Amino acid sequence: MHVHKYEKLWLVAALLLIVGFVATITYGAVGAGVAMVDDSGGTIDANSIGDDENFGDPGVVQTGEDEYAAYVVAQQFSFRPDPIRVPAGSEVTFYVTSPDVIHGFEIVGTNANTMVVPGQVSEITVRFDEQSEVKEYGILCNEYCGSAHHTMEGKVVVVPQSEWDGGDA
Ligand SMILES: [Cu+2]
Repeated sequence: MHVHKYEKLWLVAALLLIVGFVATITYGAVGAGVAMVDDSGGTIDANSIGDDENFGDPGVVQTGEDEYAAYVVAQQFSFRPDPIRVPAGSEVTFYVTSPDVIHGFEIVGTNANTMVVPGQVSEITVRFDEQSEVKEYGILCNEYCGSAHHTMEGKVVVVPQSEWDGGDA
């Protein structure tokens, strides 16, 4: 069977495109520094978040040397607590859940960006470098969650170790 030269060329081009697509998706899933959020954070009853020991009074707690857990509630149309105060030079694992609808939780300027689903706890860890000044990061909701979605924002305030007072604003 004779295959025309240009036909071969386009066959090769199409195959290369497919390889390129697969490579892109593979990199997005397992590439350097890219972590997919899964259900490892666990589940929770969305209707009784107020009774939960961690989410009833959300905030930041120390869990180890330079390790902290930040419990955050994303709700229509705010994040609690706000601001979230964390110490610099730390590794903070954010546990985020929602009592109402799906929200987003992106800490602008970091690698943290996750969906927040009612009934599930999203878990994401961020490293905040040592620094001597107060630094602020905005938090955005990236999922349309209702009429005031565009006003839903929060703040992470990173304070020097010596100024951290337990995470309560
Ligand atoms: Cu929202």
